[in-house]
Amino acid sequence: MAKAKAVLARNDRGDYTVPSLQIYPHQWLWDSAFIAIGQAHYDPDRAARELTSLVKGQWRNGMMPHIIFDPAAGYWLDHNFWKSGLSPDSPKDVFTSGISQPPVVALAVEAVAGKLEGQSRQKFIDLMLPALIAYHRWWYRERDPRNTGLVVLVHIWENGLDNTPPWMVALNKVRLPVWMRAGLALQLPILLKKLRPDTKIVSANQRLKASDAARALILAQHLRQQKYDSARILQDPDVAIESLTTNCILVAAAESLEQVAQMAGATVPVDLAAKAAQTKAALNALYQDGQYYSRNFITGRLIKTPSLNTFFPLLAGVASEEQASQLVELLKDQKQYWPAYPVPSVPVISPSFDERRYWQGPTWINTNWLIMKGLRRYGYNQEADELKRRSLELVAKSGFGEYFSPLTGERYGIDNFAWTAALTIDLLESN
Ligand code: 9WN
Repeated sequence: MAKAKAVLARNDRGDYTVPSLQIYPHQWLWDSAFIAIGQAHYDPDRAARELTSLVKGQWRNGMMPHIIFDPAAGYWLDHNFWKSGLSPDSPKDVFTSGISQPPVVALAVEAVAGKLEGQSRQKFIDLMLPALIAYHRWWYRERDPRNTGLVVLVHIWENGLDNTPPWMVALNKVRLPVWMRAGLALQLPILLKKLRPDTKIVSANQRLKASDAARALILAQHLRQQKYDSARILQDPDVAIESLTTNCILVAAAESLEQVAQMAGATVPVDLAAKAAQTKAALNALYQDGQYYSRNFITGRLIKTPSLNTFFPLLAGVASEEQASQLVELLKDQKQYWPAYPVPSVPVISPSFDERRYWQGPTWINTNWLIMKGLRRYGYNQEADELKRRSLELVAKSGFGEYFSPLTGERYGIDNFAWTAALTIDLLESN
């Protein structure tokens, strides 16, 4: 507990916490949500600030951007790259990215509001509730163009689990300019340096491949050319995915929104409650033969590449009891999702499994936390307890890594990673 708090103190920037001082020195949306969930246990006021500071970056159309930049800090694609000012909806005095991230923030607002009392709780909800309503409405107004209830993501970074295999299938469709293809083939140092500043700190075999980083960059450039206008982007998108992760989190977030509204004696607007119910029902269409998948919005096909996304319908309460039991069986399969340190982002037997590479195999504490919540929702408390025990063991053994080998528990990525510390606190404090 003391070590976890020290990591958060080290990464604290006053009103927000950076995921890592070395490679992520800005405010990230879903990171701040996880961080506040940890902080709420020992300093609810600070946790509240972590979340209210997100409102400063919110766009006029309701979008909460995935990064709020500190213009003085570095990052390979910083505010000079994103140029959020190109959009009339961006805030004038703050630099942000032009895309969002999984909407975990309502879950955090619920957790933090529950720890605050009296006037501070009221003030916090008065600010956060309208911000969340505008944010959830943004998802539905701008990202559900066919009014199906399933929102569409247009960049791998919106998904949070950046290079998970289902997304790589879609990302491969992004065409690289000839000079970039040639540069990659020739391994031009100047290009690789631009694409891979992270590999000065973390070994390249633990990060995105250079060609994937190049595609992510070109895709972000396309979004910038369209001034981050979702309607324009979705007319002819390079990548458009009905993400299982985001839609499940959106359903869970809608439930949190109800709770938060209730705490303040308010109600969630009917249009939003109706959309959340529509999403919940629509998620059933993403189920086939015992598993759930994301769907490609362009082709209309399920992306049947296995990954831990399949467990998120538990979090959203979408699965029937029978479907849930099938998912739990799958989760407990030692050859797939239950090696020594579960839950790997990709099943161990999958050809794309790589125990070191980012979201293509490693175990992450935030996804474990979301899966535990889903297990408890369906009464699989023994499994959730076991996952909690092994997650804490992992951190005790290897520290507050960004991600870990599911096979050996070795720490990969950056050290002193904020959400690993914050969610460790939550696991230690809650049952
Ligand atoms: C791009 C900050 C973020 C997390 C994401 C994780 C990683 C960024 C990157 O780091 O993404 O947003 O540079 O790869 O994939 O989930 O929010 O910790």
